[in-house]
Amino acid sequence: MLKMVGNTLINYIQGDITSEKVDAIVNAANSGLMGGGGVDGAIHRAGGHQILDECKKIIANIGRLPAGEAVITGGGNLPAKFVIHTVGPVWHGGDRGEPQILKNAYFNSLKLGSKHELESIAFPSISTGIYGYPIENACLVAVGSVSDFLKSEKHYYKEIRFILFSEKDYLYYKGIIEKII
Ligand code: AR6
Repeated sequence: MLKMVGNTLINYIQGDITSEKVDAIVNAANSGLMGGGGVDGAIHRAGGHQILDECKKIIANIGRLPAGEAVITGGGNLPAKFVIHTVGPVWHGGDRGEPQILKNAYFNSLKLGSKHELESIAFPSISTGIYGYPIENACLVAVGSVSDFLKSEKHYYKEIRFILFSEKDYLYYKGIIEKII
């Protein structure tokens, strides 16, 4: 079932984010922005060297991207026009600010996208792979942050998609979206 917040469709799909035809896909990167494993590795492999070249220029300017912040590059060879790179928190048990940092990662990605007047954006489940954030808690923060953003900020989004890699993750997001949106 698809849900709306105002005029924005909240969609959730099981799949590979590198195939998504949207204005921007979001990358769950690390502070060095030099690529890595998981979804970060998949995006750089599919998108080609242009994305890494742009990331290197950004890092040359800012040093490192703090967790919870976001930057934007072109989409290289991807179907998406842009990639928004954000850094989620590493899970240390939940009492080191992880929920707020995760919330910021979604919120700041959306804010940057709206600055570029994007109409569609796709998110992976940030921090729930290598960074170890429990999916059952992370999906609540993710969906809550998107919903708060749409209700409080000026934006152009017609669709926000969550792309879940596994069926288990998909079912968690489905449960939360149906419950709180
Ligand atoms: N499409 C959609 N989701 C994916 C894909 C894909 N192609 N591949 C993996 N996922 P992770 P993190 C899911 O580990 O936890 C990297 O090395 C995956 O199943 O990619 O934020 C970075 O450089 C999981 O549900 O990101 C950082 O060092 C979700 O994406 C670190 O990992 C996030 O898993 C970031 O860790």
